[in-house]
Amino acid sequence: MKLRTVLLSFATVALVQATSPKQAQEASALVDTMGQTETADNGALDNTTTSLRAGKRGYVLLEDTVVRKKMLHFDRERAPERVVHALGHAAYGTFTPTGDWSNLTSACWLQGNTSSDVFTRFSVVVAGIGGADTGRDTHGFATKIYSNCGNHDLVGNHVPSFFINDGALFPDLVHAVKAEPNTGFPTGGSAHTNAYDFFTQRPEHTEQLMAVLSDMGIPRDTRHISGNGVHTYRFINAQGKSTLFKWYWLPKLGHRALVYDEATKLAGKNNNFQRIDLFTTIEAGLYPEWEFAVQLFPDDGEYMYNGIDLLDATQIVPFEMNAPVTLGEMVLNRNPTNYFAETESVSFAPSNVVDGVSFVPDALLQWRLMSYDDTSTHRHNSPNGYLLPVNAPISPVNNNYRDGYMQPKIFEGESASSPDGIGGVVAASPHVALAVANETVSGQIGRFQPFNDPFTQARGFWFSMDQYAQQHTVDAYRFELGHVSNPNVTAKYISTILNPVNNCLARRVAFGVGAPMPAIGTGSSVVPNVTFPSLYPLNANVSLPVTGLVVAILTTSDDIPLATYQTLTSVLSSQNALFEVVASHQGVLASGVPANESYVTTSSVLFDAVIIVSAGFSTNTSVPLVEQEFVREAFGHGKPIGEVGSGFLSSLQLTGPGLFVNSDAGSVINSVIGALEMPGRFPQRNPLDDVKAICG
Ligand code: HDD
Repeated sequence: MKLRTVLLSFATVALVQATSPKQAQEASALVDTMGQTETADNGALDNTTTSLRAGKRGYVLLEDTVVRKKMLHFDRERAPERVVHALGHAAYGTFTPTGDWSNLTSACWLQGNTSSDVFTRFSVVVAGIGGADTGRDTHGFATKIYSNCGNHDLVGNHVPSFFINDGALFPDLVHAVKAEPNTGFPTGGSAHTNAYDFFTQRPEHTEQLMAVLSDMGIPRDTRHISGNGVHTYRFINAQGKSTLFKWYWLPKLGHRALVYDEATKLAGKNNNFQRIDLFTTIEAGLYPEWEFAVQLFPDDGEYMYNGIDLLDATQIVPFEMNAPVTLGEMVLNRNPTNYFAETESVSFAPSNVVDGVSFVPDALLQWRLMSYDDTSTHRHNSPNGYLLPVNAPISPVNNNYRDGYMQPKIFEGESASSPDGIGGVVAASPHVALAVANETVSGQIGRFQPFNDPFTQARGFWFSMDQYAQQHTVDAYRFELGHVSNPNVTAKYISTILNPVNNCLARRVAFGVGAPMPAIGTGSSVVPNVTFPSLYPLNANVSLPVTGLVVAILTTSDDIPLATYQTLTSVLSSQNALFEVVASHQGVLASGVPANESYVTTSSVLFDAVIIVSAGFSTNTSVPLVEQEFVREAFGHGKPIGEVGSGFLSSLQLTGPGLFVNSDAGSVINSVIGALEMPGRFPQRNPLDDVKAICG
């Protein structure tokens, strides 16, 4: 299917078909203004696009109340953006459990024979609302499950650990990674002095930052990321038995990443790349799916597992130590109807749980239980945001919350309190309240710093990456520390954070940024006996579906034989891959093949692979430089490149793995698909550090 065709054919009237209770609820909030005659906000017919003036060329009258109200509304159209995770995109879908998990939990959405509507919002933490969604960052993965027994929010990130383990530090962390307060830059990333100064003070961040600086921090899109609950939570079953768990969304499409140069160029070429990717693939019917899996831990009151502190969000339990069990599946299959009303107005909160799930005494989680409800009240300028269509549960809401800004409900009767004797809300018995931990707690009051070894897990992560992934991570540290303007901060980060992880890593980074090199043999050079490949799923030697990947078809002669086009595109379509023909101009080529993109409207970074039809190619001087650059750039980004014909790639002096040259279009396209199925691309096209020279 052609990418642009999907976008162009998107029906402007995307009416919600009410096939579930949540959709019926949404449908009742829909407003269809198509073809309606304009009115003022009191419902009177009026014209608000022409000012009321004293004469044809005269002053605008104060009496123009309709346009005044229009302007007044416009002036207030923005709600404050989220203080973190401002930039996001979202979709609706369905969650279905794969079995009956009543042995673990009484959460109704995990019992067999049920499915629930969901709304999932993906985000980046640092960039503001108009930023680029391919920026290197932790990505948010927040799901609201509209279950029969109430909303359950799973508010996670795309990597399994966190920078800090006490919520009291969260405002400091966010201040540090956002733009510097004096200058206001950079707005979309942590490559600056105060971020690294903060990190140097808090070594517990080390593993999470390494994950974000690896290619995990620049996922291709949000269909190819995991969701991670990060914290330990508690299942409680009907018998009151508690089992600790960590939750994960595991993408059925596997994990895929960009390369950094590509990610930064995408930010300029199309800063909504990931938002559009999800939108387009859903419109094309290529619905992304995830497994919902949990690691289970016995609740013996200690909150430890194999020496790992389950209350410390900076610590991971690798899948090799505790294999996740799949409990359900999620498919995202419906785009929102209105960005502001849904994606922007949704409020997630880890505090939204149903009976059967509860919390543990993790000082990060405990503050999250407060902060999200608070920030939602601020963003909606009202505590009534939970009544908005995207936030409303499908189960009845009966409480005594009354009034406040924008209360849309009309409560009947004289009672607004419970318990009462006059027929108001009946107070729930403590016996039917949400189950909580069955534990007795006591302790010496104090401010305690949870502090576990911050370097061992980072070292495990480092050694779980192959040499190419390590090189990209070294380059990312160099980029970040290369933008730190205070050399003491750079030197301290290298000597006190990176050197204890691994001496060679520290030396490579120091070499790259011209900082003092920690002496050979100082710090840690230990290679852990066990590595944890699950920590770095991008290395996985697996063959993945190519669903929704996009292939550019180029030509050296500004035309493509129809038969070649048909061979290429029928194989791509059979694999659910998308494609575009890119030529010197948009429109129909001489052979009748439609070119939807030109070198002006698109760029190589928007594609996962390139195929050049060069049959009849004589010399590359006849090929526009911009097209030659397109191919060179795709080559530099490690993408598979096919040539139907011969002579063009060799004239560009491109050689090496991942180039498929053949006169037979079928052979070329099958080789390109085969290469796309391997998520790692061809990183060997770029040189590696001379590790021996740097590390000895
Ligand atoms: Fe948070 C938003 C995930 C720690 C406070 N957070 C937010 C979102 C996600 C996460 C996915 C976006 C939700 C959306 O799409 O609307 N946050 C996490 C994870 C954390 C984490 C996985 C650690 C394990 N967050 C964290 C802490 C605090 C917050 C420790 C405060 C103590 N987070 C917020 C917030 C936000 C938020 C300020 C901003 C917008 C919102 O909540 O609705 O309350």
